[in-house]
Amino acid sequence: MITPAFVAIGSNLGEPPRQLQRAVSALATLPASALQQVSSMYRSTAIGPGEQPDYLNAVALLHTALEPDALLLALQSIEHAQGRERGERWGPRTLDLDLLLYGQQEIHSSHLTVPHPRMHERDFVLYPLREISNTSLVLPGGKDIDYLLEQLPPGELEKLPDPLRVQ
Ligand code: A4P
Ligand code: MG
Repeated sequence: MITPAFVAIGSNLGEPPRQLQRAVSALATLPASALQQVSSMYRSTAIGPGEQPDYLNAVALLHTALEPDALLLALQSIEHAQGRERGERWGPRTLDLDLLLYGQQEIHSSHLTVPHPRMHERDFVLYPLREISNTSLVLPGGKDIDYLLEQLPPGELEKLPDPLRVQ
């Protein structure tokens, strides 16, 4: 079965535009999957401890036959290939790939929570997700993305003009 899966891409170390482009190229070569769409890049202030560089974020849509656990492992191996080191929680990173949505499934296992538990409150997730989804994207639980965007407090998210290349 082919399932639409939305993946959040984030970086605030090691030339973030290059990290995002490399991640998109890697997502395009995942087994049993086809990369459908990629959003623009968005710049935002880091949420996390200490002084950190700004983040660049984007969201990609895959159609995949991988099960959620296999997809998570594949995402983690892309993070690893791009020099991701796991230090403190929400510390700076070359690449973070989060599984936002896997069809309409709700998953609560020891190592995977879908929908991603903090996506509803993050402008750097919701705006790029909105950019590549149709108007009626309804999340498991029944809230639609436009409603969630309306609930966001004003922020300083900046959409960048340079596109990410899908090929
Ligand atoms: N995990 C559980 N559910 C998922 C999921 N849906 N997708 C587990 C991916 N992983 C999931 O992740 C820790 C563990 O979460 C994994 O082992 C996996 O089994 P991690 O990537 O090692 O650590 P993390 O990313 O530091 O932790 P966490 O809590 O997932 O962080 P967040 O919520 O992803 O936040 N500020 C800006 N402006 N932009 C950002 O993108 N990102 C973060 C990370 C913080 N501040 C940010 C941004
Ligand atoms: Mg993560």
